[in-house]
Amino acid sequence: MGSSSGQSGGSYDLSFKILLIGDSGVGKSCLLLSFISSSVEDLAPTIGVDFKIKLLTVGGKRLKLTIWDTAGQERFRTLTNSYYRGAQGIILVYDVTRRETFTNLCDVWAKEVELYSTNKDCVKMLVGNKVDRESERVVSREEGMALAKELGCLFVECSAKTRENVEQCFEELALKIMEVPSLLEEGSNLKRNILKQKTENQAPPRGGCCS
Ligand SMILES: Nc1nc2c(ncn2[C@@H]2O[C@H](COP(=O)(O)OP(=O)(O)OP(=O)(O)O)[C@@H](O)[C@H]2O)c(=O)[nH]1
Ligand SMILES: [Mg+2]
Repeated sequence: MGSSSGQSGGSYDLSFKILLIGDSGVGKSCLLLSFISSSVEDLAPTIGVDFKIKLLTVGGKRLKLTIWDTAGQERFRTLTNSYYRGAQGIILVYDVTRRETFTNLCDVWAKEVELYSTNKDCVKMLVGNKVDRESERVVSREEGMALAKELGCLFVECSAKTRENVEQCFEELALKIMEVPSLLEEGSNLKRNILKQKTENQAPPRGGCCS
């Protein structure tokens, strides 16, 4: 798909906020690291939140992705509201070798998205990670596809370890976000600056549903 990172000057056409969510240990931080730096290593559980920035070109547009990674463990999670605020894309990750991480996406994570997501058009992607451990797989590809359909998500199976489908996952999500006009408006620098000026200079427009 022709992606490249590290364009000079750090200039970009569109900027998107993308979130990673899912149970502890499913590989959210590894996925992020694998995408950002092509390196794969064992990581300690995430405490609080972290984010990384990646510049890439998708569909002829230069994109700046700010990818947020939060702790799957409840006791390490903070600031859930601001984590979700303004996200254009949400990646829901499970581990194909641990069924409870799959069922929790429905029971816990999808509900949290409903509750906190501020963009109703926000694009979601379901990701089954650790497909390199095929012999230990307990969640089939078909089950994954069915849940994605139910939740209205894109779907991909990948491995943060072998990097199989890792770039495709983020690129596909970005492409989909670019197809949603309301998300594009928020992602564009120009539009955001105009909006900012407007709200600074006058009372907020009437009839808006989002703050
Ligand atoms: N075999 C295999 N192991 C993986 C893969 N992705 C992650 N792991 C392993 O799973 C462990 C947990 O990965 P993390 O990325 O820390 O998981 P996390 O979802 O960020 O967990 P929290 O930060 O606690 O929410 C790591 O030690 C990795 O070694 C993968 O694709 N294949
Ligand atoms: Mg983590």
